[in-house]
Amino acid sequence: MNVKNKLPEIFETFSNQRRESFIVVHDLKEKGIPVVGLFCTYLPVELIMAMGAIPVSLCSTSDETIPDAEKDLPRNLCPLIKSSYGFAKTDKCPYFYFSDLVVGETTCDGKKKMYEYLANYKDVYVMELPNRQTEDGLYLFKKELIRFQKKLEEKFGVEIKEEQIREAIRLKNRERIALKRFYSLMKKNPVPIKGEEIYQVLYGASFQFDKEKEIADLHMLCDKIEKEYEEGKKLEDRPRILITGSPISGGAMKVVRAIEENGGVVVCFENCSGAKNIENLVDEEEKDVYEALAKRYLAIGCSCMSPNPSRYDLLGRLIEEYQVDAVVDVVLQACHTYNVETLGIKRFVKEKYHIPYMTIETDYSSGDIGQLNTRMMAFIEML
Ligand code: BJ8
Repeated sequence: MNVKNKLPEIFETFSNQRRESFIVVHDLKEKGIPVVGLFCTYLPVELIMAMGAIPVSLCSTSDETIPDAEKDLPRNLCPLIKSSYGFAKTDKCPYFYFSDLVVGETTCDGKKKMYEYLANYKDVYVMELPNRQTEDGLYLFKKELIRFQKKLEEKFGVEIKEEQIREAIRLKNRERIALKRFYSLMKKNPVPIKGEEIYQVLYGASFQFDKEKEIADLHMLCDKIEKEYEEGKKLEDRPRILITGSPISGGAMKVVRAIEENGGVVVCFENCSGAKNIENLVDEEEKDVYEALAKRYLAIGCSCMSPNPSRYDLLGRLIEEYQVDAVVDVVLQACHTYNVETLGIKRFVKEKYHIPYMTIETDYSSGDIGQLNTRMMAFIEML
């Protein structure tokens, strides 16, 4: 990437990444490199990377395929689950098409049951994810990582060596550090860019399969933004919002737009694709490599954990570090775990930090954009 590029062009590179990577995946497949499709942040991608395969996030964020999914699945199901299934059923997700193996995990009930039907279209492997972050949970998850490694070895006829896993851990950690450096730019007050631009880069980066290039590009982008910031390029003062809750890619990005088009700025994304998936590194010094992976991944603060202290720990830290003025909790329709957890999050934000909080329950459709704008305008005016 040329450092002389203008910022919008660099953002374009990242936001076009997903589309352009369709071709890259095709070419990698032609060379015999396996592709493993996944849906969830709990999946330890290092094991896939260690065997030289490509882990790729499968399409699940558009309402385009939901009508087809609703012919098989209940309508009152989370849009993310319906969208994932719809893309597989209609063969509209090129990454699903190219996947040699699709890996699910036992997070929420809807997803678990959907994977049973997904197996009609692909070889689907489901990892058992404990719902408690206890010693027993850790023991079980560690065993699951070893079982998953065996599945990969059998399926692809390879042997995954410990040193290969360690190498993948180091690379993935370096990627996390670069991503964190990038979104930490939003600690600046006022901010250098909009939250939507931050998200575009984070999302696009997950489709960059050349991790060394991605890391170099991210650092270059950070250098450029920092330099321009010192020269005076920054946004005007705006209320600083943190987003938490269900994943918000694709159709749910309308929430971010509603915040930023009505005078706020999203300074931090606590949810998956944001800090939840990036903040913590795998311990490179830990003697037992599976223990290191299991500890790092099981500590993710998703609402499928009960109780879920990691979410509160991370949220509190981010509210302070990013000087957050208000929290918006996004719940995808029919996501019971995040929906139930809104009460605890609301109390935590209001009682401990004394800042405003709002829950938005939404799906991937555009039907509620008007209402979202009205609510956001009033919320941000109040700030
Ligand atoms: S680690 S957030 S990616 S499970 S599918 S739980 S929205 S009802 S996606 Fe998720 Fe992994 Fe957790 Fe992250 Fe709710 Fe929908 Fe279930 Fe969902």
